[in-house]
Amino acid sequence: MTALEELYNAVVEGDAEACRHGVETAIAQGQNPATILNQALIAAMSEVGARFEREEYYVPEMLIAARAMQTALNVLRPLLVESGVKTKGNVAVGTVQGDLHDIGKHLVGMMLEGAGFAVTDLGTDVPPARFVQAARDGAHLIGMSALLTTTMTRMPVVIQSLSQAGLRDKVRVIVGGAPVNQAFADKIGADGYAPDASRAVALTKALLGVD
Ligand code: B1M
Repeated sequence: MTALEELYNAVVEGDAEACRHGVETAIAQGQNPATILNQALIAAMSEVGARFEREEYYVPEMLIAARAMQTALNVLRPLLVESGVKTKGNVAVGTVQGDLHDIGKHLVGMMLEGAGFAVTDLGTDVPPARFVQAARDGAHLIGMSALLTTTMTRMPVVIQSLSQAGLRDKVRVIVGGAPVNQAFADKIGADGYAPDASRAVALTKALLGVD
């Protein structure tokens, strides 16, 4: 088995230690950082997403795989920056104001990073102005998460704030979280809704027109 295949399997199996070892071995063997990223890490996270959609994996497996992938990515990131590998786009994710739930949002962020996007995690309890600032700072897509029926009401406020700042046409907006659905996304003028992290990746790719 090649180092890339070992790394791919380590991500799919969620083995963080094997991921660290696999990425270090691949680097030591002179593999190109972009090849490691695309053929091992992104390919493996795509398989994890597919298994989740086929209900072979559930949230815990997806979370463990995403964390393992992040271990490898932390080793690889400086080399990627050095070699000037282009990301698929800039995405800012955050949980809306008043809401402290971050597990789902974190998973969405990690899956997006695993799919090759540059992700800024704005954290939890994010006021509208911080989302607006992220758009000003160059985010191509903003992803908002809400887990409470009381805080999903902050989502349209963020969209209005983007409009008031003259940025709504420059940034795509997606929403998700347990109380959110497609009808709500349509009503508030979001560009899309995803029920889970895997479909958030597919939606982001579709909205930004990347593979
Ligand atoms: Co809270 N909580 N909680 N909680 N909590 C819920 C959400 C609740 C449904 C529990 C219940 O009553 N059955 C309920 C909400 C009721 C409602 O509004 N209708 C609730 C409540 C009431 C509260 C408090 C108000 C309780 C209190 O203090 N009285 C309080 C609020 C605090 C606050 O936010 N201001 C509170 C606090 C907490 C904890 C801090 C204890 C903890 C959060 C810890 C943390 O996140 N660091 C917590 C937890 C863990 C939960 C439950 C049990 C689990 C949430 C979770 O992490 N799920 C939850 C009940 C439940 O969901 N079973 C509950 C796993 C996660 C992977 O799923 O976040 O849905 P989820 O994310 C999914 C999708 O939704 C989607 O993809 C993810 C992965 O597939 N998704 C997106 C999420 N964001 C997305 C964004 C996208 C796309 C997809 O695009 C950008």
